[in-house]
Amino acid sequence: MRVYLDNNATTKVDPIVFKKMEPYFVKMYGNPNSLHQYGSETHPALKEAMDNLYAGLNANDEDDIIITSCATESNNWVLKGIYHDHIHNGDKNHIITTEVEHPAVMATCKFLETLGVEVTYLKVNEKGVIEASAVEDAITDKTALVSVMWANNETGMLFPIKEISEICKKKGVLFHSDAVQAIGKVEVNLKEVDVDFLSFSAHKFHGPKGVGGLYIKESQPLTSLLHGGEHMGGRRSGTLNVAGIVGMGEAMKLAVEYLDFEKSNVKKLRDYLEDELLKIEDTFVVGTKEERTPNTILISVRGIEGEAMLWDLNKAGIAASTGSACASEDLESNPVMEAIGAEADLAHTALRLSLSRFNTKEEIDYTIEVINKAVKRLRAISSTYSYAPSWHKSGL
Ligand code: 7TS
Repeated sequence: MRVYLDNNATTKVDPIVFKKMEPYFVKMYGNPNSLHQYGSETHPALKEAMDNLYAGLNANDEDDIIITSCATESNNWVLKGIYHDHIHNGDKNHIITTEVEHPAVMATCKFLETLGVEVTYLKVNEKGVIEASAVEDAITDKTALVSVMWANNETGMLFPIKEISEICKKKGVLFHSDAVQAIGKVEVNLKEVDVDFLSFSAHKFHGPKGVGGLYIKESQPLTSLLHGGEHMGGRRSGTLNVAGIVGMGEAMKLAVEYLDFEKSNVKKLRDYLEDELLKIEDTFVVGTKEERTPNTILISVRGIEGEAMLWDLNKAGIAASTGSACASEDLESNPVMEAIGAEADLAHTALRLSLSRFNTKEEIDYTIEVINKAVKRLRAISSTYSYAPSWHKSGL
């Protein structure tokens, strides 16, 4: 059996999405900006896709949704754009973010630090989230931007985005949220939550890779990252990725339609998997079920290197991860586990299991069986593991 439980890294393209995209590769392949029919025949599908994106986020007509190549680009654009527009000229010099952002935010902030920007990386609590009040305390009259993720990719933990957005509005500071792991898993309603910028990536919600978006509230100015042929109203140049946009629009429509399914069925399967795994001695899951996206578990299995566990799972046909695929090529410890204050040996034991609407109970039962066997095998050969009964009750 092959079981895919790495949906926070990427997802299967929904066959409905794929079907919708297909004609725009070999039949209707025109450049939408061309004046002939090959160009114009792409317009209805592009419009439908954009309408789906606006509806999916509940954005206003005055807002901009700009298509990018991925969320990494969207995050880079916001941070570097803010640097150019508000910091470079000496007006402001400060950005606030968290210590558990994806590298697309983190590495960009580190880069901006080399240019003289002051960055505050807010510390997370033992559940891996920040309190909204920490943002308020960190804001100064030099703060240009607050950037806080909607949901964490490793733990699934949801951040208090509504409260943070209210604080930013009150203080007159721009607010960006990386919503890559939230879309399709929890409601992202921009009429209820007032953000200035929001990043997303189609391949995280059963759309294609290589296409993402940046929501920009009410045409807020933001210097372009890509100058060129003035596509997208001059905000982001480059010939439109027609098939990608069509796919992302359809994926967004389905993401909204499946939201209830995600909250009930996917969550039920995830909770079942979690409950069964927690029956194994010396295991610990970061964050409570209700405070997380419905599909994610970050579990620590004491005494077992995450990579060793992945190896056993992979041999049995199960795909999981020790954390973000963007950072897991070497035997590093999980950065979120470190941030929540886990001892060094525990931070190496993280296993991330992320489900999707395509997983079945049969697959989850098989996974439980394989993990139980792997734990027995790996603990038996571990030189460091000895059972510490108090550990999993007292947490980390
Ligand atoms: N932001 C978050 C919160 C993410 O989880 C990811 C990808 C990105 C940005 C970047 O998205 P991209 O489409 O530009 O690559 N996260 C992961 C992950 O957790 N494992 O692999 C990729």
